[in-house]
Amino acid sequence: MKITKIISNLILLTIFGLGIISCADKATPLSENNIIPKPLSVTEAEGSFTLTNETKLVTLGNASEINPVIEIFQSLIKPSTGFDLQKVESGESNVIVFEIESASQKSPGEYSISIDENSIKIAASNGEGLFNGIQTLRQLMPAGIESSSKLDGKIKIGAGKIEDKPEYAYRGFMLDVARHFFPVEDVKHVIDLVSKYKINFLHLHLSDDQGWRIEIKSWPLLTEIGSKTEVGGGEGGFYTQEQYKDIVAYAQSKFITVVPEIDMPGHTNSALAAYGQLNPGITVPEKGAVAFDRKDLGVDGMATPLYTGIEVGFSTLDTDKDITYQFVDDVIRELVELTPGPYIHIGGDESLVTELEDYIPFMEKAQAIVTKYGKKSLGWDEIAHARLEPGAVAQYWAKAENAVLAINQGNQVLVSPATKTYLDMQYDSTTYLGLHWAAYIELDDAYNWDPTELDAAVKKENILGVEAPLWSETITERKEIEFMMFPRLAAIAEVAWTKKELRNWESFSERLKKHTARWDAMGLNYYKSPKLVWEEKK
Ligand code: TNX
Repeated sequence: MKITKIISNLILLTIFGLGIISCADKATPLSENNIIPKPLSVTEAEGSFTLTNETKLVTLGNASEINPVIEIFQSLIKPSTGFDLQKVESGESNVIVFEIESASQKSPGEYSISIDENSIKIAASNGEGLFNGIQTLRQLMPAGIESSSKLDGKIKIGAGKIEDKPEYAYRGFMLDVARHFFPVEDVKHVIDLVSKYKINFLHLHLSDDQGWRIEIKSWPLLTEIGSKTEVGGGEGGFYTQEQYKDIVAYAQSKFITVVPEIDMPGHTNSALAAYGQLNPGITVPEKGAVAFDRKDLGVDGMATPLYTGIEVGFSTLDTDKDITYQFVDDVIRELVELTPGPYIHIGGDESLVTELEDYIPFMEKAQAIVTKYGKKSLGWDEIAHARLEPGAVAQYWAKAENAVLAINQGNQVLVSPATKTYLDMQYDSTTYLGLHWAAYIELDDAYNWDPTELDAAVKKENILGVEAPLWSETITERKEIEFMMFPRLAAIAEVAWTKKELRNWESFSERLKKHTARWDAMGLNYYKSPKLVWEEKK
């Protein structure tokens, strides 16, 4: 009796055990994917592909464009599997083919993935498209792929076809490194994170009242004096040009274009603290002002104290002086030398102590300098009060009427409505970080909107793209950056990438709930939004 019981228990255990193994080894059908941002079309087929240590990576087309992407794929697979996937010239079975199509109809960034028993084929017209394909493919693999600990079980991917392309060409994230300074490694970490969601522009807010964060060789005091503090009085910091180039190159390796911003003519106290000649003599508020011993540096008396508070709108460059335009020219010239991308952001927001009659010619001259050096200007929406150069873009953060002014001049807008996309806004009244002057932005608020529905005059063709800014008055370190970014960045990335007709909250929240297993595997410090039904995760 006893023995039969043991035997029957053993049989049960074996059946159960096998069940678990075969479960873990079964591919999830392609139609049950949780891809974020949601692709244009997904068609499921019978069968699946199994990734093994013997899987070969085949290049088809322009090798110099494909090879860097293959390297990215190899280093994605290695940590959790130990696989050293090898590149080969050709092959038909157990292969992943990376193809740059020669006479491709695909737009930049667009890609397709075809999966069957023998192969996965990612096809695109450029490296960026292949890179996007990899970001999708990684989400078809187990969540453990995001961790460096060894994966259990096989990597099986359900057969079928994915076709995908971005709705907007510019999908951006902005990091304010002026209110609090973040070291190069943190910026690279942010690049890693956003690139998973097909974000392709990183806007760095490099100067503000509290700090100047980029070395400008022709005006050395900007960093010698202007970088020396931050909100709350910390030590601040800046990027040398070498460090900045390293950030730009790292971003480029992930198909992200860096947009540097020097905010002007307001938000300039850190420059005025360094060079009193630029200061028309408007005083800063007492609160948050700190004396700086400048005698050793031989700086004149008009310079302002450094500022560590969070008020906005009290500073301005002197728009009447020639030296100001020499300054703007030098700064933009040096920035352009560090910038392979098309845009230089010249700020222009909240210049509350600059008269409009001074603001307008200033913003026109600043744009002309950007144009002279071969780039296009981006500016916060107030810039549209000025005459916009062809190709200049107004970043719509506050006022639809300013966006309309830009559109009426024939220029495009980048949409960053503070009430939807500002990642420094608190999730709700209990959020321990952030501000709430524009709104509380829960996950569903960040998702349930569309760039074409902000204002009747702002139509699809007027919109260059979408950007989510993270201002850093209250953000001091990497874990806090992650907490304010996620999960909302995933929502905004989908608003920017996926067609309006294909988006809906039910689908997004279901996908995201499962997707958070990846964030757990990565050790990401994300906000557990009550808008996701966490009970089901147990
Ligand atoms: C408004 S958005 C600002 C920033 C602040 C932010 C805080 C914009 C163009 N100006 O200077 O950091 O609010 O949420």
